[in-house]
Amino acid sequence: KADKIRARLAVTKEVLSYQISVSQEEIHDLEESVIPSADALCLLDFSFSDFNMSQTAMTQAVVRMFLDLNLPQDFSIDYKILCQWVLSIRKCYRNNVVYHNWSHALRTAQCMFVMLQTKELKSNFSSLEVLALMIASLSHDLDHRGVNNSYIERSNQPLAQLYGHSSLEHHHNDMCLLILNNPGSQILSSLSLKEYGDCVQMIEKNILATDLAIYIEKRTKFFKLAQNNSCLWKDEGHRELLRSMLMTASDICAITKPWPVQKRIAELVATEFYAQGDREKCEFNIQPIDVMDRENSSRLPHMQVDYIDGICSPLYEALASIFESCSPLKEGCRGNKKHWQQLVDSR
Ligand code: 5BB
Ligand code: ZN
Repeated sequence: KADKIRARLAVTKEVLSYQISVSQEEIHDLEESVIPSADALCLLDFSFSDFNMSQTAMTQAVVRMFLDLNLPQDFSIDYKILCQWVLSIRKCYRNNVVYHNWSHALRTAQCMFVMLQTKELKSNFSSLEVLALMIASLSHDLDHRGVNNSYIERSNQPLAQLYGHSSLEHHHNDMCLLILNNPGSQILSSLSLKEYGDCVQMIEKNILATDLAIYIEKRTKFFKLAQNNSCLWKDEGHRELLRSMLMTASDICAITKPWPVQKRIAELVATEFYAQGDREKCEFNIQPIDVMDRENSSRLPHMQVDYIDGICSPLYEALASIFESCSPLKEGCRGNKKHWQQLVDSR
């Protein structure tokens, strides 16, 4: 037990040194800025990409999504507090991480936003569920270090001793709570005690669901519900499962993007994977798994095809079978599989 407390403190200390506070000037600038429309920020389509967006526009995009989902009105969220919360989140993603950074968080939240804007989902989810899904999608990789759970668990980092499994996802959730409780960014302060408890609980489940291992565990049940057309909104278990699947669908949405975007993001993923592989060779003196070994970089197209077949396609197919409005995700994924397969065949 003492070990656990020591580990917790060490992690918290690490985080504090990283600083979650934002300058008054930055808050003021965002608060006073005119937020462009969702259309002007290109937030309404699944083909969204942040590659040509300024930092300012990316931050404004989050504020815009919250406004258009009516969240500040529904939950009496003070506008300045919302601005500070967004800036804190942005700050707690690490700039030196190539893929799991603030851009990835924004793309994840934007995909969730488009799904939640569609009639079928909008009319069935409660505004509290929408709030929890948006907070979770934007927060789900907070303070990511560019290495996966098996690296964390192998290392002797304090974070490794804290949780037995899903170490990173638990930490992302802890960071999310830390920011939600930080004076100045408490966007949930007007919720009733019951609403607050429910919201925080949903956020945690949503964030933990982004562990790929958890997705694999849970998806069988979801695929059965989709196949038998038996997903019921009145069943809380089904709703929770659906929220989890929407989290994964948003998290891995890069695979559904227009080919030039997908290609560029896959390169970022590969760069991050190889960097971990290098560290594993150097620090642990072990042979990294295939995907993290840069010796295998010529097999990247083949790995992407496997990734699409094994992880991505089944999810987007199932989602599209329940929600017609999600079929652009399925089509985008199919298109990218063709492109990767062409690269495999051309060798
Ligand atoms: C994924 C699970 N992993 C434990 C073993 C490898 N597989 S994979 O065969 O499906 C695979 C996925 C292999 C290579 C990949 O990328 C090579 C550049 C990917 C892949 N994963 N490709 C992508 O474009 C994306 Br996006 C992803 C998701 C990356 C984030 C996964 C984060 C999980 C952290 C625990
Ligand atoms: Zn993610």
